[in-house]
Amino acid sequence: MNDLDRQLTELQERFGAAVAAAPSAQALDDARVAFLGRNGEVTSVRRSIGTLPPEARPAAGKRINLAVEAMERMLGDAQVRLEARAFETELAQVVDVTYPGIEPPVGTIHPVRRITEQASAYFARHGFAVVVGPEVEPDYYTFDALNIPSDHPAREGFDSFWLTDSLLLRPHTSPMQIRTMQQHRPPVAIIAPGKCYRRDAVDARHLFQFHQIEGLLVAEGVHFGHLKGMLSGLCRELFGPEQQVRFRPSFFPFTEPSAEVDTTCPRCHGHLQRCGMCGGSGWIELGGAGMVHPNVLREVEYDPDVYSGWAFGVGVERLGLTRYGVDDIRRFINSDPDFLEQLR
Ligand code: FA5
Repeated sequence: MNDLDRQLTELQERFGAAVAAAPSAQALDDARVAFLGRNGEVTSVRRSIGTLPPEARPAAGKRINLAVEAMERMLGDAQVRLEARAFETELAQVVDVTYPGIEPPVGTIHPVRRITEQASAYFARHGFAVVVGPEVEPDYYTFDALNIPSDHPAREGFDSFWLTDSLLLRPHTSPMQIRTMQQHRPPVAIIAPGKCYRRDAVDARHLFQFHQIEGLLVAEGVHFGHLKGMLSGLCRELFGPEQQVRFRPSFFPFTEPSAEVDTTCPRCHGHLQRCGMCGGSGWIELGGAGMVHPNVLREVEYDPDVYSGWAFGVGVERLGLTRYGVDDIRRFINSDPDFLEQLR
């Protein structure tokens, strides 16, 4: 090691100690001026190059430059360290970082959506496609094509929100039967979940806007047993094997024979004579179903002598009453976070 090396190494060590100990930006700058400034120690070493023989000067210059680079790196690191320390000190004055955090509220999937997804997954497993359709429908799809002509009393059962003389907010998802069959030749197997609207008085079982899931299977040799099997399976999937479900003869103009699917009352379980949910019958209705009426098949140019089919329409909120043991359908639309949290 020659003299210059020794001198620079010693200078670097002293500079390193000075910047490491510098308590402030000002102290750091003082060290910079003392060592690297115009009249600093490194500058006077650089000036001494003039006393060396000419052939030794380039190597000496290079050695000094290396030392300066190393010292500038030390200076930069010390600056970053000082700034971080200053930030932490400032932060500690305004925020107590050791204080336990506040857990932000996290949303959850709405039960209506959850049931729709669960039911869709069940039918998808059995080869059904999921389709969606418009909520504003012409009366043709809502009624006429479903074997309910304009003078048919069944129209009154669907107390609807009419937008014009022929357009309405759909009161059921059954128009999707017609739309699907007009677009596809049999076999067809679909479910169509979505919103429905009716001018129904709101109570423990009724809303003016609710959700249905429509189901439709048309092929050769389809019979009522398939329908019972699929709907019973859906109830088992959603409610578990213990929940009682019954099929009761009913009437819909677009199915023959027709049935309604009931389950035991989620409020009184059949034990109250004056139950506000089931009226004392012990059962609530989940949906309607039946074999697709030959007139409906003819309307979409399916030959009823070759093809048969079944259809159903179940209320999603009604499924939710039993699925979650809820005793009033209005709870699903009250946006009560505590209620939704319980069903998480
Ligand atoms: C229908 O809507 C038929 N389209 C069902 C159908 C489809 C039958 C295919 C045959 C073949 P209904 O009006 O009964 O039927 O309604 C079916 C279900 O929708 C009811 O059982 C109930 O679960 C639900 N629902 C009906 N009105 C309301 C309402 N106001 N609030 C909540 N759910 C309702």
